[in-house]
Amino acid sequence: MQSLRGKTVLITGASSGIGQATALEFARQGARLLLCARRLDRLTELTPQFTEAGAEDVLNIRLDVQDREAVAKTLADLPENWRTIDILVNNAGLSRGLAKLYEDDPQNWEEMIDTNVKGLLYVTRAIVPGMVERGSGQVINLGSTAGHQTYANGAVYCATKAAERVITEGLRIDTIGKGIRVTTVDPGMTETAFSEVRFHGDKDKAEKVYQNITPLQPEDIADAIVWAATRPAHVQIQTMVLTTIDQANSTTFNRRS
Ligand code: 8X3
Repeated sequence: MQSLRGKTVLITGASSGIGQATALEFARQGARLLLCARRLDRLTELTPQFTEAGAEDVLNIRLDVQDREAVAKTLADLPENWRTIDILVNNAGLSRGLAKLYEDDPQNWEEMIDTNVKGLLYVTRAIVPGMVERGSGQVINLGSTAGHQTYANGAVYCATKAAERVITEGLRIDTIGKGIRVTTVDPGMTETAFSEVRFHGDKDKAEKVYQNITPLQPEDIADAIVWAATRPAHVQIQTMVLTTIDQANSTTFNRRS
């Protein structure tokens, strides 16, 4: 097992859900946390929790991954002692809407593609050159079971996660021989604000998604991410697909009636 003590981990979308749980798990390992989110105040609120858990240091940065220029500038201008990123966790992502493709609001598509695909690319483009230069690093992207199998009314969300899977594969090929490990962690149904965001804040609708089922928790995914990060340096975990015991694939669930 590799120690993460003093390693610098950049996590996007760190202010809630899987990103927040992942930050906490890396904190427990004694890592230095470079946490990015649109809500800086929320990151600030969480900082004591990460420090108490054992983070060696925490730097919070306001970052909207959709904004190409801001991503390039912010990450190029990091303080000197935060420029060596050992592990990049491309976690920021969202779903918007659940509707037939031919009836959906194109604004939903823009948000999902801009965050899940373009945002991941912008951050990767800013961070990976440093890893290549140093000959070491790890990129952990958040995919989904939705990237393996398309479900009804989710064509564009599923497409963004299929794109993530292919981009991860491409990055792994392009960085071969550079000492960089490239991993995708692909959860199924996980109880976060995911459904509330998908349904534009409709809590009742969101709650129904997790009814009569035991969903994964953000901590389950964080655990898998940190496991992939702590394997010996020569071990590259390529793909981890995680579901609750009540989910077989993107469309097959066991709901207790
Ligand atoms: C999340 C998985 O099936 O809830 O990416 O859309 S699902």
